[in-house]
Amino acid sequence: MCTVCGCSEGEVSIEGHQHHHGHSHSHNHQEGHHQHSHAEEGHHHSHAETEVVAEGNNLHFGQGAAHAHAPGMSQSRMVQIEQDILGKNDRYAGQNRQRFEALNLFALNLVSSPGSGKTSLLTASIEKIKGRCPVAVIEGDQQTANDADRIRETGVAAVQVNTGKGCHLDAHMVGHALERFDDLAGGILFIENVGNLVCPAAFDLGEAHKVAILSVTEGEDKPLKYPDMFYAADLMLLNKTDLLPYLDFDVGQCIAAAKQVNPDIEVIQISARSGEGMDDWLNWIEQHRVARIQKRIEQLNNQISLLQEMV
Ligand SMILES: Nc1nc2c(ncn2[C@@H]2O[C@H](COP(=O)(O)OP(=O)(O)OP(=O)(O)O)[C@@H](O)[C@H]2O)c(=O)[nH]1
Ligand SMILES: [Mg+2]
Repeated sequence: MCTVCGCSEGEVSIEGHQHHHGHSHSHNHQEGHHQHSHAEEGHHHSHAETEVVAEGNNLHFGQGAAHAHAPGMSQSRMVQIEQDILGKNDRYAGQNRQRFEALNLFALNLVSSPGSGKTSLLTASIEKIKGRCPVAVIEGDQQTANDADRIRETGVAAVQVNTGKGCHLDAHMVGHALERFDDLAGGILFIENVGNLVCPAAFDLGEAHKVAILSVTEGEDKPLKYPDMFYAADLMLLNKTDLLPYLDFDVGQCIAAAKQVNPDIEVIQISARSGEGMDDWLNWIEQHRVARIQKRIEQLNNQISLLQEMV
């Protein structure tokens, strides 16, 4: 079971191959980052197993060590479950990362709410970069192969992972999907996560970077309402800027909200529809891909130096 949102053990299907994949998760709130301010008069109400803090007519659940609330479950039990699940996921993520490194494969994990434009951005990006290096996509959705089909129309390989009741991809699923691609050495792997602005934040897939996509129709305050996602991301793509003339969306306010949650987050304004910002996004990919390779060269050189000292 999931200690927060109720996603439960379920069947995961990768390209029609069914296998049971027991998983669950809780949220991995960063210490010092996701704390509610409690007014002096805040009333702390603790049942045996749940905690809620009241400030006037505002109720705050998810207090205590687990930063989560599940009826009938103690904070210590939730922390234990969270540690078990995330620990297991982290081990799979570590294996994925090793495989990505061995292949010099640059992996990006695209996270957002449903419909922000992940697949549209991917198809538009792929049209520009395919042929330059191997490119592949892992598509995460609860059901349907619609997105993988859209990717395949570009001529690039895609594996659809259906999570059933699951609300995020985990590292184990990605490891299985990875086995289904042919040679990706030196290439780029895009992982489109399940549309969900909450749970995918907690799950490392072994990627080089998480990229959060927020569309201008969703409201400026989303980074403040869903801080974990924007804290975990290195880049925010602010998509659908072609719609700005028809909205009262305040771009400056949205960027300030994202920076409040994560001062280091980079932001690119983009439109999958008009192509605005696409060059900036593709340059970002290339710069970070090259930086990753340079870091790898440094690591290998250090290893070579150590080996030379031994002979
Ligand atoms: N106007 C406008 N519409 C866009 C843009 N990008 C995507 N859309 C539209 O937004 C809708 C959702 O786009 P998708 O690319 O399917 O979004 P998604 O994030 O992949 O959705 P899920 O995979 O279901 O979470 C579609 O109708 C797209 O045509 C954009 O830049 N401008
Ligand atoms: Mg999609």
